[in-house]
Amino acid sequence: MGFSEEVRGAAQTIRRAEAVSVISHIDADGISSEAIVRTAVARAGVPVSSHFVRQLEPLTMKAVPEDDSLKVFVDLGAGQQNLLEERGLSPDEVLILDHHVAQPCGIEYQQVNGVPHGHTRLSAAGVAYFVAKALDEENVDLAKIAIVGNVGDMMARETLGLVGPAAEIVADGVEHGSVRVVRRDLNCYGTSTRPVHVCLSYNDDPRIPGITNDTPGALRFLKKLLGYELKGPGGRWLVWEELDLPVRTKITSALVQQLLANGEGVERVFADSYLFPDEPARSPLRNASEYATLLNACGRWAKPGIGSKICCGDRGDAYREAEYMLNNHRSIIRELLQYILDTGVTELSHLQYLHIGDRYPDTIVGIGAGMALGKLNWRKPILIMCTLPEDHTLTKVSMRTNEWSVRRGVDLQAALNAASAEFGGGGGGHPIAAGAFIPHEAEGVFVSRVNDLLRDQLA
Ligand SMILES: [Mn+2]
Repeated sequence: MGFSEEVRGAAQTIRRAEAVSVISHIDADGISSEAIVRTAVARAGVPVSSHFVRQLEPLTMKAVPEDDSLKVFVDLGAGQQNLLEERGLSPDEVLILDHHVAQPCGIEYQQVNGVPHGHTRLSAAGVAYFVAKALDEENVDLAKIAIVGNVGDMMARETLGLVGPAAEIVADGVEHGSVRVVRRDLNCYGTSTRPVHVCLSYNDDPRIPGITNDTPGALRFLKKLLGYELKGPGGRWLVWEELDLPVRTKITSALVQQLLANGEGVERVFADSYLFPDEPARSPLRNASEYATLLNACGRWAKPGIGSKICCGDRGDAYREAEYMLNNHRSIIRELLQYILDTGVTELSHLQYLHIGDRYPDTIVGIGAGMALGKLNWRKPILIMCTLPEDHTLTKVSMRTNEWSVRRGVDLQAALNAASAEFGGGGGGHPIAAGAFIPHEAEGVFVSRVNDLLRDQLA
């Protein structure tokens, strides 16, 4: 069966259902997938309720309601079909919309997944969007949310823009008028909300000496280049999106010159960006990557439902609460970053590591690690361990590196997967960012094992 047949089959199953329960994941892709499915199902006139889980495992299976509804698992489920079977779910009460590699089990559950069809850069929100569109062509207004999920799940990162079926979603959004694409825009996070010099200095892909991790340096660079400061009316700093095209071109050309002078590649200076003209200027909802961060902040602080409401258009109470969470999220991450820098890391030959105990929630440790990397020895991947407050026998491991290392062969997901499997744990993620759970007592041996694996990757 082809991908579009799977999509049509899923739409039929939903149409026939008397009620739908959506079970989804708490990250940006999971939240946007849930919002897409919930909206499309409700529009089809089928009663729908939603349930979010941190991950689908035996303990969280209780979030799956015991009733006659159709259970639609989104952004999870493909790899946990054995759990669905153990729970006694029959094939006619399950639909899986996912983009993770499927683990077959005794029962063959209905599933829509791009991966077996070679669509490896289509996240769950993308899959959900195609099902929504098959339910009703009018659902093209959900393309915007699907783009947020895809970008949030790093589907555009390596390719510097969305490709394949995800690019079709972009085309739908553009045609609908709720999405604007800027081709070969500045490949930088924060182009809608951060002062330009801050935006440039926070970016380490590509790394530019004198600008990356050097906000005053970035400011000097811009002032020297332009002869003036990028300030608007009332003296407030302008954001990238507000600059005229000639100014933007002047800046990117200068960045390209700097990289060439250092013998570095220049292709990662540019990437397609996805803007939402119907959202207020200078708000984090204005572009896909900042929107995704807002959703992630909601999920990481255990309020995925707030993120979902925002996806469905709430710009009142839910939006205010999300903005508060985003600010709180950032201030705690800054605190964590300072803690990592103050405490210091231990360097091995191929990584640097630190154990932070249970001082910070495990959901933000990876982000803190990523930020600390830029201020430490950025050539060595960073590994941070933390204790889970709910289970002290388990240690969560988060690793981060940068494009520079990935280009040289580093694959954190492969290393963490292999090493954690040796200790009966499990891992997942991407070459640039990955995580794993391991038994507490294995910590010391585990770290040196990961170090060995990274050495082998670079050999
Ligand atoms: Mn996902």
